[in-house]
Amino acid sequence: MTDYLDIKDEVSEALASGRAVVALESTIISHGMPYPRNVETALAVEEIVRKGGAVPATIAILGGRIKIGLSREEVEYLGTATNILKASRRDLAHIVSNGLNGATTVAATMIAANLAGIRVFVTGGIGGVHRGAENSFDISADLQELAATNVAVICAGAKSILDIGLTLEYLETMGVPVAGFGTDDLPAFYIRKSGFKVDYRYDDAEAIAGVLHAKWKLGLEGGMVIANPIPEEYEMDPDKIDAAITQALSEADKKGIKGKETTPFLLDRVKQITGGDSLESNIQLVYNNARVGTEIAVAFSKLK
Ligand code: PSU
Ligand code: MN
Repeated sequence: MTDYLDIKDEVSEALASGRAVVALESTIISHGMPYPRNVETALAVEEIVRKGGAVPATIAILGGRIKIGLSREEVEYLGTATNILKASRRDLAHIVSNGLNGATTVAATMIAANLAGIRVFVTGGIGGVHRGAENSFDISADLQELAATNVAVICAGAKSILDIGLTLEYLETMGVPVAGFGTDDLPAFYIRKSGFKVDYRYDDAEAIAGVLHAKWKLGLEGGMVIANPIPEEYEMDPDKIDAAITQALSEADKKGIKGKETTPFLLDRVKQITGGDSLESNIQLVYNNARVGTEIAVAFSKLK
């Protein structure tokens, strides 16, 4: 396993001494935001994690090496290069064995974090069951990963490009708890409420750390979704987002977009249709997740 992994010194030192580490994904850098905001955001998120008292570990695959923790130059490269594949579970072995570059999805970042022994991971939004999945069978590998791999994922809920109700049903079947941080309502990324309830609400990081500790001590394999609503001042107009999503879905259908292209296509179209607002909201919700995720990682590191 270590044959394929490069753990940055500050990350391996933190792990060895039991200090809090927060994993961060790279799809958001390579495929989620335009340059230079992607690189600025990735570096600012690392700063937020440090200020909160943990060590950031941004994860990606470079030249076939799974990198746990990146240099500034590597973040810059991921944000500008065009030869970075979207890497989910099924892509990892191909990318590693062929010496390629990959930006890791939620699923792949969880796998890499787990290999390194990192238990807390901060991102923007997770994949899920797509609208129309009864015909397309399009269900993100993120959900299977949440069922199997012991990493907690702090996110701003799921975008309504997905069928949020079916996503929750799937997670329930797979035994993945969905927690709300200071909310009873599952957030929907750009907006604070999806209209669906979370399984459990917690109002502080210590409570969530305690649940994670109990879950894994009990041998209950798999992760947990911790959904943290976007700060009110950055919330978008639900009608505007809804209209953009409806338009993006119908374009994807007309163009016959399928498989791993679907999510990036929808995310990109929603971003274009809504203009700059959605980018600003996206950045702010990731910052907010980084603050909360760091608190959880610090609280969890104190429980042994
Ligand atoms: N949802 C978002 N933003 C994202 C993603 C999903 O709101 O950036 C990315 C994440 O990396 C996620 C991936 O793991 O898309 C899911 O892709 P798919 O649906 O192909 O599994
Ligand atoms: Mn899919």
